[in-house]
Amino acid sequence: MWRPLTVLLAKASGRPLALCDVGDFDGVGSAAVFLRARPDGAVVLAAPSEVKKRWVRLVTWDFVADLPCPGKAKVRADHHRTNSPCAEREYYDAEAPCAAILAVRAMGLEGDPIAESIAAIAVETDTANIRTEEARLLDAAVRAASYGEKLYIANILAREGLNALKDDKLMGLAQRGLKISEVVMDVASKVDVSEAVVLYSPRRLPIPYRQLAIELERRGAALVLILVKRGYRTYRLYCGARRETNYDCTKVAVALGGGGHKYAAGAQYKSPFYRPGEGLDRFLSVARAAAPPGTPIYVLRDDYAVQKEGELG
Ligand SMILES: [Mn+2]
Repeated sequence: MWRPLTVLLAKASGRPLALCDVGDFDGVGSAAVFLRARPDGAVVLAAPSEVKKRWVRLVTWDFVADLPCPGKAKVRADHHRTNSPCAEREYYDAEAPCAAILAVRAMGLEGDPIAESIAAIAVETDTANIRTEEARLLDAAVRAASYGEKLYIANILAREGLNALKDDKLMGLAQRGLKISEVVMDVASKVDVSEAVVLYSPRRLPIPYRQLAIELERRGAALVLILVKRGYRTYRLYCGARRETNYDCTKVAVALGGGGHKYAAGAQYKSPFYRPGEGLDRFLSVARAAAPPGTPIYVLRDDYAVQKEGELG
């Protein structure tokens, strides 16, 4: 579905309109909480980098969750330190473990067992501290889902809460997601984890790099820096830092034009057209400032082989 059309149709029929993060369960769960409160509502999912787009800025959004300000917002639920508050009514708390918990308050759904069960899952997934089977399955399902499938998940969660896990389509997505996790585990197991891990992926592979960063942290890295070359001169940074350490991913991401949290942040940037390799050099100089000297640099190959290719000086 072409997203501006969703907006036009919702506006034409007077339905309330939400804009939520497309990237993970927190965004999709926040959308589900919105739909729980407003079953007549329409949801648009977008990435933080898309919020600056003109068609997004032109709209007055009734509800925004887990995203920076799109311009005009009536109610917003968010917990990102780098996003400044902007809506008429803000449910903004940089200390909150996830946006969905703030969405429950914003929608006046405290005490609603379905809304609260969705938020409880988002607490687990957004803090990379998954303990329940339900959170494991829903996290996997969202990771494997296409745009339309994410809307499907938001809708079925809004209606049925965790009972949605009895749905065949949702379970199929969860199984697909778990399969992807196996590949991530395999790659992580090939890295000899030290205090900090720097990994360069010269080609964008169909794996969730953010999840790879989380897995490397789980295996003992205090700081994980992953750079993915996504095209001729486009680069994407993923940064993960363990909470109890002094590493700050916000600094790393901001240095490359991005943003996020202290413990999870990212950036996407381009090299000059005639010097496409400069993106890697920029990354390495930022990595040198953030990680201890001698940190090994790994390269992830197309066949998921991992090779050590030098160290940070
Ligand atoms: Mn979040």
